[in-house]
Amino acid sequence: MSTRSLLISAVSLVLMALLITPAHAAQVKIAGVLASSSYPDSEGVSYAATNVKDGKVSTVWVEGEEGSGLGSWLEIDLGGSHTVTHIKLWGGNWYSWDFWNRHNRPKEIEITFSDESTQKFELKDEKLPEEIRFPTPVTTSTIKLKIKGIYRGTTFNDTCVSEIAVFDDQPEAFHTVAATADSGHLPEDADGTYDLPNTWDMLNDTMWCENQKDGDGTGAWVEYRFGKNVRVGKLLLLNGNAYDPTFWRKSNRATNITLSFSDGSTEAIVVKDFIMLQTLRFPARDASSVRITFDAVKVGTEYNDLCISEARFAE
Ligand SMILES: [Ca+2]
Ligand SMILES: [Ca+2]
Repeated sequence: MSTRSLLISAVSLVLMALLITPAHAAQVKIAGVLASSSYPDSEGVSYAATNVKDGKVSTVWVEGEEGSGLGSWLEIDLGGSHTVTHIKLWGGNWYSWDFWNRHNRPKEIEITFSDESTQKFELKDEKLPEEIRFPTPVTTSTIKLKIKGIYRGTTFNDTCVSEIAVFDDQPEAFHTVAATADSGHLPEDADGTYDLPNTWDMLNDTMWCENQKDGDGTGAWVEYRFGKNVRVGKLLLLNGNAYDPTFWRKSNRATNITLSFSDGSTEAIVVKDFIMLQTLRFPARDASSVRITFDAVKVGTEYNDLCISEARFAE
């Protein structure tokens, strides 16, 4: 291993230890979304309310009112009663950083639950997903977010929300990651970051991509550290750059991986070359970390970078 990749690994590890806060809550599947209005589709692009629940930050709801969108609302249907601890909001237009700057972002929101109780929150004006944690868990079947204040975009006077995730008080279905290391990843660009937290955010269009100077990703590795021994028996993997089928074909995908566990054991696994989440099972064992080494890849048609969009370990 080169000094450079060692250094990058060390830096990633330190940053991860600082950034990650443990979350012991499971994501609730959103059954439906209504909006006060939506910007009409144009040139094949949808701005519908359902874009906030499609698992992509690059697809966006844009309100369709005259003016800045004050008073606009989204109502999330949880498909039944859940005891909700927090929501995560990707406010603004996350299609690109340029678009994020140019459109309005929510600043003040009022949340109404199915019992008609309300809570108000002020959001930061940062291109980061914002965690809105309720002072005490709320049992509700709907969550209505009304926009009461905005941060004004530089070009378009329309307010956007790109994605919403809702979390309840049930334990997470996969192991929480406490720290990571990798053989290196692409630097942040106008589309976002390429580091490992992108592989457990439940978003198909955020990913880790290796940064070998000339290589195709063969020999690259990523490591997940759980901070304690956990039972691992499966890996949920979304192979490649799952932004959309075109980018998926253009980028490299894994075909063979080796899992190396903290107890010294290993498993060689064949990975399917498709754009859906796949469940890779192996004999369960206790481990405090798992390293995935990419042994072979299928080379894409344009970008010679191996990407992984999701990788979550579970029992
Ligand atoms: Ca979306
Ligand atoms: Ca992702």
